[in-house]
Amino acid sequence: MATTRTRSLLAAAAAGVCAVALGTGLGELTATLAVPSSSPFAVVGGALIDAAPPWAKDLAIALFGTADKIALLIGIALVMGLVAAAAGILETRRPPWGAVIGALLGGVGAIVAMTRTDAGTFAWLPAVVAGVAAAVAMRLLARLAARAYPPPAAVPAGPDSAGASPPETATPMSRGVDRRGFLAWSTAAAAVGAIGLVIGNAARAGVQAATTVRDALRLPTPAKPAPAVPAAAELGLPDLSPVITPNTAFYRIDTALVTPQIDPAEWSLRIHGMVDREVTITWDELIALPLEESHTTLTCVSNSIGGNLIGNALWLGYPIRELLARAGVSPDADMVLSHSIDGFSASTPLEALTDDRNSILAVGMNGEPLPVEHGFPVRMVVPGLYGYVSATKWVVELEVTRFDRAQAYWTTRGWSARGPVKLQSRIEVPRRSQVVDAGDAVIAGMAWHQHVGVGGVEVRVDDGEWMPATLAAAISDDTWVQWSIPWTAEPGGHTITCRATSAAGDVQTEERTSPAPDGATGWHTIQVTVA
Ligand SMILES: Nc1nc2c(c(=O)[nH]1)N[C@H]1C(S)=C(S)[C@@H](COP(=O)(O)O)O[C@H]1N2
Ligand SMILES: [Mo]
Repeated sequence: MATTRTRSLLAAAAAGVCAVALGTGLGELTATLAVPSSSPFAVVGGALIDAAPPWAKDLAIALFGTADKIALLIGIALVMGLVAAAAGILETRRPPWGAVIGALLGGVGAIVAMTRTDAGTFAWLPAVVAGVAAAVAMRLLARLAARAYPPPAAVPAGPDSAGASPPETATPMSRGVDRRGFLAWSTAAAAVGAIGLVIGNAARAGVQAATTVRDALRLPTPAKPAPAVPAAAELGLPDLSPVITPNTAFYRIDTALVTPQIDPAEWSLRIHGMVDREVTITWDELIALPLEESHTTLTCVSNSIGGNLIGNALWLGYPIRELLARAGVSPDADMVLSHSIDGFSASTPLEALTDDRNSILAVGMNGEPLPVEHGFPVRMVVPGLYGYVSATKWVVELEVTRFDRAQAYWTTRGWSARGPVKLQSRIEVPRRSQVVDAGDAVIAGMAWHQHVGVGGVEVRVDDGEWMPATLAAAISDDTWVQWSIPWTAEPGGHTITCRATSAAGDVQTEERTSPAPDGATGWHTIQVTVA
């Protein structure tokens, strides 16, 4: 009896999962064909990201790093799988409630899709297709499941048991036919769903218009090239981060599950708010301006001590200061709220955009147009501030305002309104838990305090004295800097700690704080074994 019951439950659950898989696949396919920005997975994921409290963002990044998006999608798929299994069981026991749940999933998806900032008129369509397909398939597959693997109460009574005769008497042979039928139909549903998902996603990658346009694009040569990188900026240690991060290795953090696809020909930036006159600039106008190159290190506020949400690139762009001057900023304004096309926003103190630092509307990254996931065609780069208050990718609007009048995306979620980068240093050589050969060794790493500069780094082994490390040449105060120090490694376990001093003379604080609300502090410490 137990096995009959278990099998019947499993079959019903499988019916539910296959039905929802079919719906999801058809929904994704519909999205690709008709409304690419409203893929059900992407809109639900996007809404979850927007709804997530600050600790959840931190946790996701701590657990999965820059793979947080994949983790989220897998999480959504798992939850949907569980709901689908439960709905399948419900449909065999209390029809049509399982199908109703399938339809509701689609309904919720449609509502979420319509409330996204970038929702088009037909944003609801993919989720509705998904819901209808899931509900219909749920009805049919659950019925087949119930016939092939009836729940114990419905199993026909034996010949000598009294009681009602079963309405449909199943012979062993017809039961076999039922089981093969159920297997065939549920497999078909799941397969169509999987094919829909795969084709949907592959085709969407193919229609990623921005990539095609980007590949064909040639950026103008800079009117003001960056000063040459000093040869002594690179210590030449193989295991140390290169001082300029290749685009493919550059960390990526954003709330965009589907990267916005912007055709530069259709891009424009509007400057408005507390200005004398609104200014709108198109792509052609922007790249016709005298563009400047500068090296700036970007850091994420969520970077934990020793973390790798940091990178340094050669950016090409136009000073935001000049564009703000065209618009004429009101003397009462103290903030610029930059908006991306997908609803993200960042609050940048006005002075960081109007003083003499290299705050730019960037179009180039390490000699190429911005990669799509790093903000193609245009993003902001502001030396000295964490990305969440300054580095808006896919930027389309600069709203001149005041901190007491407007809040940015992460500020409404508990993060600090202003985010100057904190003085930090990390050890990269040796690696944490590495086994080091006894004798002559090297300890090396990176230090940064953008727009202030790094004055020095000290290293301590176990409870020894702080020893000054050698700094490589800095590209500028806006970039990170390599450091190293020779070490005679004695056999045994050792704890290595580093701390930086800023160019202004401040010493990196030992006090450990978490990234929220305005960036982590504390010393980076690693344990190694010398053999
Ligand atoms: N449109 C948009 N821009 C954004 C974000 C975002 O979520 N959406 N995230 C910001 C954050 S938190 C950081 S740390 C930087 C990261 O830039 P990168 O992905 O190019 O490294 O982008 C910023 N710009
Ligand atoms: Mo960030």
